[in-house]
Amino acid sequence: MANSKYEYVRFFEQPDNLLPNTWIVVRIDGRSFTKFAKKYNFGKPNDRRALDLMNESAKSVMKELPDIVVAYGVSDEYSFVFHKSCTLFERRKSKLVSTIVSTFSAYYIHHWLSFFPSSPLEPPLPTFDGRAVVYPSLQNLRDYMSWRQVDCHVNNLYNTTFWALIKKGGLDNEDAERELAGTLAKDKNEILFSRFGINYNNEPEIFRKGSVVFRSYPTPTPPPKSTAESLTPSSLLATVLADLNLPNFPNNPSFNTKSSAPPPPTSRDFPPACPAPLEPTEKQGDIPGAPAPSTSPSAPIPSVAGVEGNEHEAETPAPSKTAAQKDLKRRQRARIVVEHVDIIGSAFWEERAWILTGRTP
Ligand SMILES: Nc1nc2c(ncn2[C@@H]2O[C@H](COP(=O)(O)OP(=O)(O)OP(=O)(O)O)[C@@H](O)[C@H]2O)c(=O)[nH]1
Ligand SMILES: [Mg+2]
Repeated sequence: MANSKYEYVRFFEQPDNLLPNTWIVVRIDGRSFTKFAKKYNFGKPNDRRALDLMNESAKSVMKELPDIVVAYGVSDEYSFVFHKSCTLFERRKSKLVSTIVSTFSAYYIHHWLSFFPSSPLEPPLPTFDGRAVVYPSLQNLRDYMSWRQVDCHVNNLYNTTFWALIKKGGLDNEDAERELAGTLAKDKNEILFSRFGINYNNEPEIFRKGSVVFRSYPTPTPPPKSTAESLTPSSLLATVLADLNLPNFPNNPSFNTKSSAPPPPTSRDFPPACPAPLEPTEKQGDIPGAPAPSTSPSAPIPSVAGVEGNEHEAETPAPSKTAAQKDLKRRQRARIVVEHVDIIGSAFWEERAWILTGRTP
């Protein structure tokens, strides 16, 4: 059929395929949720129903998009991670972002009444914005996830103390803000404990650690080591993690001998690999050894010598079409779970090797 004279306009559309062989993270964030939370009387500082609704919506997104390997959520935001080998929508940025944003928004509204049965939604309806960022190495991706979890921790400690001062201490917003200005994490822990008898470490994990969503598989029986089959996803991941030279990785020769950043006052329930959380009001110098990059969105990504090469070495060859289809089916059938656990240390990733290898066990 002959082209119409209008056809030329399609050339104004620009390709926006994301860099191949990089981890894609799509982060969505609730639009004007400060207002939205007020309108629906969300509990302060955390509303368990609102967080559960976010988690349920994230699970629905993962069910619809089996290419997502893991997601992490806190407050009104969620980060969805696509494996670096992902080819969904030819990795077109706007298609990936708009699909996640619209799927999440649709499910948030769909699930709303299950969590807020006596508060039907009225316009303006909840909506989310989204962005996609690519991370070239596994270290960068792990640092990204750590950054979001440290942020959760820092904000939650601040908010918990702020609202304790108001609700239990009788202060108004301005006085509570003044009281917290310039305080360090240890000061907030002290205020909570000595004035209100609150041990921050006993606060619910969902508030302190956020929510991780992933596919769960029954633990597979390990194949005999002598065969070529012994390159299981978990041994592959072990190679990758060992190559990253993480200080607390058991195969690392410096395990338990290399000093990590001194644990900051608020990090006692995080493993030694935890970058020291910084307070919004704290300067880097307040906590010795605290790495600035992990807490600042605009901070440069630390370079990790040799990671790319080593990561590449640990890669498995691309699966055959049939194997890939089987893998997809297994992912579609898998149970999607939500946990509130530490994702800064290596244990979470080692115990669930399939998340980062992208291969079902
Ligand atoms: N009370 C309460 N508020 C919450 C809860 N979760 C999220 N919020 C609100 O959502 C806000 C999320 O922060 P932002 O995303 O920076 O603020 P925003 O108003 O959504 O602004 P934009 O994202 O820029 O549109 C928080 O500051 C809170 O006001 C909750 O569990 N309880
Ligand atoms: Mg928001």
